[in-house]
Amino acid sequence: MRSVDIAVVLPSKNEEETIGICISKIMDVFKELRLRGVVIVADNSDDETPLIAREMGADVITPDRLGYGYAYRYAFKYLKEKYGGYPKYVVIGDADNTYDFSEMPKLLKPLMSGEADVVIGSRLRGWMEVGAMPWLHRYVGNPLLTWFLNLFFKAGISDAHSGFRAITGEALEKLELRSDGMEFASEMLVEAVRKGLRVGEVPISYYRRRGSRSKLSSLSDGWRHLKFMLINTPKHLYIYPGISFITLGTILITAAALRIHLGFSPGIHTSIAGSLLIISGLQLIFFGLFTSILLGERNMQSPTIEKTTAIGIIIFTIGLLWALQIGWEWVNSGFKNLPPIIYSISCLTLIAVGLQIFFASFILKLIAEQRRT
Ligand SMILES: Nc1nc2c(ncn2[C@@H]2O[C@H](COP(=O)(O)OP(=O)(O)OP(=O)(O)O)[C@@H](O)[C@H]2O)c(=O)[nH]1
Ligand SMILES: [Mg+2]
Repeated sequence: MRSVDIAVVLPSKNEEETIGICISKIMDVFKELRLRGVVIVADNSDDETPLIAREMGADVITPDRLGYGYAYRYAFKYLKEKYGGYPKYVVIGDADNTYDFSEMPKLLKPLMSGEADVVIGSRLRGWMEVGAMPWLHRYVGNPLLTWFLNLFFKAGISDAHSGFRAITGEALEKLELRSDGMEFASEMLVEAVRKGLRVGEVPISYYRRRGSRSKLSSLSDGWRHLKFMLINTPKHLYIYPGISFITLGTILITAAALRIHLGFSPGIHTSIAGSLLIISGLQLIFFGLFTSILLGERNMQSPTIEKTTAIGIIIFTIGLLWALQIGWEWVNSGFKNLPPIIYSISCLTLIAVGLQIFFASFILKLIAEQRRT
């Protein structure tokens, strides 16, 4: 088995006009840095791309499914199996010659000096040829999605979608990558942050596509990135909105019940809105807890779950007793005196909240146990 120091992985789908130049630039860098390297082309083309790549000495493999992320995952698996583990360095980049592989030494430097575990080539801090990135991606999509990534995951980078990256084999080993599509680019960064890796960034150049057409679809791929990030940040997607809903709902329902003036006189409608906010806010908090246990971010111990079950029973019982009292008063008055409807809304809210907490505790327990085993 030939051992290598570095592997460069290129996913390709109909890139016959540019694959050759990419491979030749990569081979030149191998020579320049005196590294034993291999180029792996994960190809799903129906043009001459695989033939050209093979002729130029690349290792060409054919992923059994389409997808940018899948191509990388397939290639990583192949790399590991073929060489009995990852090489010291792995570089990834597009096969469309939009990134300049002669700049690989810049990306490898922080890895070689031990300053970083993952290095992203930043186009936004570097140089871009006119027309290389559409206006919508350059000024809206990319900065916005990068901002979300930094806000949700504290990634601290300027160009989350750059596909030109270098990573140490040791770091790559730690990443649990599951995406098939373009959101793979976000997943790699989220995982790197989660695993406590040091993410560095260097400015790079970015050129206009000259060969085949782009495989990127602005809206659907943008949405895939955002969806991936939201699913993976239960705090921002569920917990924070849930806490805000419950706080606002409690203020509204209490003000309505106690007739506290809020700049307006809260009445029945305010208490209905409050009830809605509390019930849905609590639901969001439970979604957040389920997700964070599933993601391995949080672990629920049995005593905590026993406590939540008890809290659920207590809240439910208070609501039920209150409902019985309201019913009793009504019966006693010869079915005439019904207490103010605001009380019934508060009582309904307590019953719903109690039931939600009680039953959700069982699911919490189940998920926590499954996660532990
Ligand atoms: N094997 C494989 N490669 C793919 C697939 N989809 C895209 N690619 C390759 O992945 C790389 C990135 O795709 P691009 O179309 O360049 O996407 P992009 O870089 O975000 O968009 P541009 O800025 O227009 O280049 C290119 O080398 C593609 O040929 C696929 O389904 N399978
Ligand atoms: Mg590209």
